[in-house]
Amino acid sequence: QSGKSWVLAVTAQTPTNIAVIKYWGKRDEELILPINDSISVTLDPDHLCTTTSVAVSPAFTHDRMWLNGKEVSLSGGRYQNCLRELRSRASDVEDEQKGVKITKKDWEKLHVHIVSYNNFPTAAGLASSAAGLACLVFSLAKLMNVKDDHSRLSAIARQGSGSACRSLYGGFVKWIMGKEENGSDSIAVQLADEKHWDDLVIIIAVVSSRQKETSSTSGMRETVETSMLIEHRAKEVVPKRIVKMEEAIENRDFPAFARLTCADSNQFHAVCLDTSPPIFYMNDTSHRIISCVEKWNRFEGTPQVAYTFDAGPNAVLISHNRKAAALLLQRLLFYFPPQADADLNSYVIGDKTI
Ligand code: 2P0
Repeated sequence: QSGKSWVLAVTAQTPTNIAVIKYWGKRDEELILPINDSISVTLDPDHLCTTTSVAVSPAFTHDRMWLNGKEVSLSGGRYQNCLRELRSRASDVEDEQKGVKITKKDWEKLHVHIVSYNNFPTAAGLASSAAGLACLVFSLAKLMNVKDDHSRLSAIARQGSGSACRSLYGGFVKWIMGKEENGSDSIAVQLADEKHWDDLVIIIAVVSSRQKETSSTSGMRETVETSMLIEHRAKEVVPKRIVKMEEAIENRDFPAFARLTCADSNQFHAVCLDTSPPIFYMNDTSHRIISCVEKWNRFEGTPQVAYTFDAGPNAVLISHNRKAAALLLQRLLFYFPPQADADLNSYVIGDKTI
């Protein structure tokens, strides 16, 4: 192969995930080890997802990455940790058609190019880093013939961005916080696959696609340093909720699932408010959506829809079934008339200038 130019490439697609029991707070910033377990649902791959192509060639002189068409630096510790971990696990790769043979040792010298696109707003609280880092780790692992299973790969994705470890699986996923200092047991496991509870319908109401003011990384650091509520949440509340949420998912018990999801979202935003200076991720439109859903659920006597908000004002609304989803859309359209840029996946509501 010397003197010959060749390129080997792999493309992968990874959906984002939405936490129903939230991760907020680290016990180790370098290894990205959380202070509590979390549970998420991975979205359908047709909607909010990242598509990443990775390529290797002897013509590449250094590792490079483009995100949504713009070159970004790979010098950050998180990218470097993922690349180092993957290179150390790479195996021999052979492509007979191209006459290419890469040995395990070659991977230490070869460079990669990474091209990644999100089909949704980056860093607007729609978990873009989760899909992005999961896809980067998965596609590089395929390219480098890394033989580790999804859980082992999740521990690598975790070092890119905590929530990314949960996007390695579909369906319902638990990120186990683990006990080890080196993070070896801080991994994601699948609780139930995507077929287990497939009548749930998720609607994302994009309240604002602006980038958030406080990044999750700095926000959770400030919460851990200053909030008096966070310890109570991590040690007392979440462990019990995790057990109950696992039961609700196993039994497809929507009322229990909805109550836990809403309560956990509200507590996450409460610890953000309890941070000094306080962090406001939701806005007036988010609060109006909560009131609307709460009133409807109370009127029906049993929850029809669950809401959850991440580090941004956008609402993730999980409906019991298609009928509840249709009624929810009707209500959203009535209370929040859509703007011109609504599309099939995202329903734009509220004033984008808020
Ligand atoms: C979650 N979030 O469980 C929670 C709920 C936001 C609110 O995980 O520092 O981007 O890269 O580990 O994963 C967002 O945090 O933060 C997040 P890092 P990440 O989905």
